[in-house]
Amino acid sequence: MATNRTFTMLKPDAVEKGHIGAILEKITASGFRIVAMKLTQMTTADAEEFYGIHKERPFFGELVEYMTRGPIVAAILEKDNAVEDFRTLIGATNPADAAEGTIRKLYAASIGENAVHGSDSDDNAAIEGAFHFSGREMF
Ligand code: DAT
Ligand code: MG
Repeated sequence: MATNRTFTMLKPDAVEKGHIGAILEKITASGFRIVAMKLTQMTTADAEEFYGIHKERPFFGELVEYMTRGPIVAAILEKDNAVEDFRTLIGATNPADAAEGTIRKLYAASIGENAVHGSDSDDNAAIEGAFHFSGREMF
């Protein structure tokens, strides 16, 4: 059953470049309600766990370095069909393949530093949201 929630992170490159406001504007203008949000920084252990599914991939070390090098904005978002609609809004993993107007097309530098995360399933949205937020932080 679709839960109508997804989880996102504005990644360190987006925060470093001052794109928090522009990206959040695009997200809320696209009909997503912010359920939870904070500026936080992942430890190496956090990033290794969060991206555990990719641990055998050749880019895993770089991914962990990148995701821990500075603060991120973590958020839970709510909308009908949230997971799929948010993946559409952010665009393809590689910004070179992302559709015009998507967040990755607008703000991502490369496949490795691609500005924003979006959960890929309802189950992962729940797991990833709970990884970053307690029940008291969800509204
Ligand atoms: P997505 O973030 O679109 O769900 P993913 O889950 O396949 O993509 O990969 C997680 C992150 O890992 C991705 O946002 C950036 C990094 N990554 C994926 N493929 C990569 C590659 N071929 N080279 C470098 N980094 C990559
Ligand atoms: Mg993914």
